[in-house]
Amino acid sequence: MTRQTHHSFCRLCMGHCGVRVSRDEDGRISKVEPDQEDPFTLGYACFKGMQAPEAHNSSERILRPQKRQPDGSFVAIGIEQALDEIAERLTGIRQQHGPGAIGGYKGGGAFFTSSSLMMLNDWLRALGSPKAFSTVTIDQSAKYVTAGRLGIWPAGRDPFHRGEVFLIVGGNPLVSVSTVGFDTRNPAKRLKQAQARGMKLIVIDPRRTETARAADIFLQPLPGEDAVLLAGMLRLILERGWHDQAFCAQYVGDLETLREQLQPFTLEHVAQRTDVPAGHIVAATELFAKQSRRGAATSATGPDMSPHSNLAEHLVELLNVVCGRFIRAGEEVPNPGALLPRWPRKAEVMPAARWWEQGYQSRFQFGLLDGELPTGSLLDEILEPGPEQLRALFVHGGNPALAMPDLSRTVQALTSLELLVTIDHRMTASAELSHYVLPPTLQYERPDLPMFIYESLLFPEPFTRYTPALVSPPPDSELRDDWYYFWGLAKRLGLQLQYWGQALDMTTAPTTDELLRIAAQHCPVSLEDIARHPHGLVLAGPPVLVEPGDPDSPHRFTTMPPDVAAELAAALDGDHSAPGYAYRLAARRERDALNSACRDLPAIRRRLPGNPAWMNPEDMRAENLREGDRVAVESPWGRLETVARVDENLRRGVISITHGFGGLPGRVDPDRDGVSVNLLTSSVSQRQAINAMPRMSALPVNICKLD
Ligand SMILES: Nc1nc2c(c(=O)[nH]1)N[C@H]1C(S)=C(S)[C@@H](COP(=O)(O)OP(=O)(O)OC[C@H]3O[C@@H](n4cnc5c(=O)[nH]c(N)nc54)[C@H](O)[C@@H]3O)O[C@H]1N2
Ligand SMILES: Nc1nc2c(c(=O)[nH]1)N[C@H]1C(S)=C(S)[C@@H](COP(=O)(O)OP(=O)(O)OC[C@H]3O[C@@H](n4cnc5c(=O)[nH]c(N)nc54)[C@H](O)[C@@H]3O)O[C@H]1N2
Ligand code: SF4
Ligand SMILES: [Mo]
Repeated sequence: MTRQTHHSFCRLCMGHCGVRVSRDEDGRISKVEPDQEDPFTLGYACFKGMQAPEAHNSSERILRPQKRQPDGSFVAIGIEQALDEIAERLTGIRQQHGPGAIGGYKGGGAFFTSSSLMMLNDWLRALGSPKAFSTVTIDQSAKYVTAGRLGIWPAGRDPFHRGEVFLIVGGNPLVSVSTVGFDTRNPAKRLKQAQARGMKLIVIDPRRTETARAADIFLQPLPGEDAVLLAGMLRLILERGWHDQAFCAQYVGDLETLREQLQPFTLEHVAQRTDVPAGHIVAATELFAKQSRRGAATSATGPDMSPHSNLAEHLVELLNVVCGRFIRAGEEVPNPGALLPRWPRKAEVMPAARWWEQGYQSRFQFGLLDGELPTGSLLDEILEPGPEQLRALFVHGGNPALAMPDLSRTVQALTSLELLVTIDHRMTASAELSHYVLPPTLQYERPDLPMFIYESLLFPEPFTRYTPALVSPPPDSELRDDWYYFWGLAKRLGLQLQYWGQALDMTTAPTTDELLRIAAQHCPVSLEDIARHPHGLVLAGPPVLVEPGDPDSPHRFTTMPPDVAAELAAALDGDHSAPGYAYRLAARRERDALNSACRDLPAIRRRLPGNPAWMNPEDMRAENLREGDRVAVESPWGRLETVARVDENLRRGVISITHGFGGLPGRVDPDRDGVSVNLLTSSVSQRQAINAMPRMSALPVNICKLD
């Protein structure tokens, strides 16, 4: 049998790992391996990425559009028929209720296809509906809120590869291959290289994670106390004079207000609240602020899923602000843009713009965050009667049934829709509730570019690459690249679709390469030139340096606007939802699953049979629990059942369960699918202002053994 091998890159997660893809003589995918010669990810790739042949060839893969029948079963129909029927139902809803009755939810699976990643947003815009939702607002949109309340340094933070220190609050990049500012191109190797040149790593996490084990200083606080901890660190910095005084004098407008508001966060109080010894807090703060002159603080989902998430994120960035950890005039911008247009970076502050206070406001008083409404308000949009009530929802590459807080209210909302359409290759919990399921091609069946909207987070240099489609879809399948479904519907609804600002021909469908060319419209080299470098290319040209700022600029960072000050005061006050609960439940991710995806592949099932409640061994003894005992976990908002397992890396007082498992109530087999942790979360209480971010970590819980 002839076997051909081609270079490509994995598009399951942010890693974009370089791989070699083999196909058999029928053109089907037979093997994916890490590309040892990849200059970018240096031979790294994870186990779930290597299961792509199983995913592509799976007997459970959806190969033709599915239409749900009155009895709940599905029948296969043709693509054009499915689009005709959906368009007809959309036309009715639009005529009767207006375009605002139609919305969309973009999930993680829609982000890693550059021909389609903005299609749902662009389609809704053409339709005239503001009802775009995505996972961004049930993830780290606190970063957007922070930029809007504090202001922005356009050149960005001190980069990882030049810093003397790197501080991570609640992120585990060695497993998640994510975390803003970390070099995730083979994260373990890049960290080793950085530490070999002297960079120090500080990690703050209730669990001694894979990343924490490599840290120079590791703080292990109770979950949910990051805001208190960071306020204490900031107070210490200002009190001891470890801040960058020249930077603060020039760029901070309200340092004295900040100093005042931080006063109650004494070391004693912070040590008691976080359960971290005061000496450790001082050591971490000193390493970051005093012993290191450059290097940034960052955060990931840990603090951003917890209560006070917008505040915690604000305080993380304040560490960078008071210590002046930004790229300065004359220094190089690591990635000034490869596919994205370049713009001049000046050494000055762009003032707090509070974008969400301008423009469209939803009937639930939420404004737009980067053009989207907060997903934490999606269930209200569907369930609350009134003008613009959502009646039709498109789910693009997501599984909201398991990703959203409050499983039962989510299911209630999704089942109440007049029309639910999901684009996915798997019969997910959300797909099962859909009227139509439209199957996309999978990654190695389509040409692609790296996820361009976040390219500067992916690559610390102006790097990009192209992969052609390498393998053919399964025989007898009827599938399209994701974008086609939006184009096909726009055409039927008489809409002019623009992709990334460019009008598409609405009579003849574009090709995927034509859409990629639009994604690459600002790149100084053509798509064909990019494609000539199978390992990708770093764009040639002189380094882009930060330009001097305007010395007369009146703009300053706003460190303590009234709403942030009020949130800080509330954080000092403690958690009133917790009395009577002995533990806090922390979010965490598994290496072998990607939220709800991958865990249904046979090879992954063998490695990851379910999602237990992980506990510290001493807590297990105290609860009279043994490895594998069945337990019930209860929060103020719900209850679930699973098994208890030992994790000696977890601190006492914390239970950790991974999300994305389980399925629809009454239809799920817990031994096969595990359990949804969103049985314990609330979609009503505990939401943050501005982004409606739910509380998905640091949940107060109790645990008890089941007979
Ligand atoms: N293998 C794998 N990779 C993934 C994913 C996956 O499911 N699997 N998901 C992808 C997605 S969607 C995202 S958003 C990224 C997320 O990337 P990360 O944020 O790095 O994800 P986690 O590995 O869950 O790390 C979060 C850490 O926060 C800690 N934590 C929990 N609560 C708190 C708290 O209150 N305070 C502090 N300080 N820490 C806390 C947890 O113990 C955990 O170690 O990962 C992406 N990559
Ligand atoms: N309790 C709790 N809840 C959480 C979290 C938590 O930590 N705790 N984390 C939150 C976070 S950070 C996130 S990002 C969300 C995740 O929320 P979602 O993104 O909604 O969930 P996923 O399970 O990642 O769903 C991605 C889907 O995309 C599909 N897919 C993969 N590739 C493609 C493709 O090429 N095209 C199409 N059309 N589909 C594709 C996959 O099969 C999968 O079903 O969950 C959130 N929910
Ligand atoms: S870390 Fe794994 S899933 Fe993510 S891009 Fe790399 S191989 Fe793919
Ligand atoms: Mo996420």
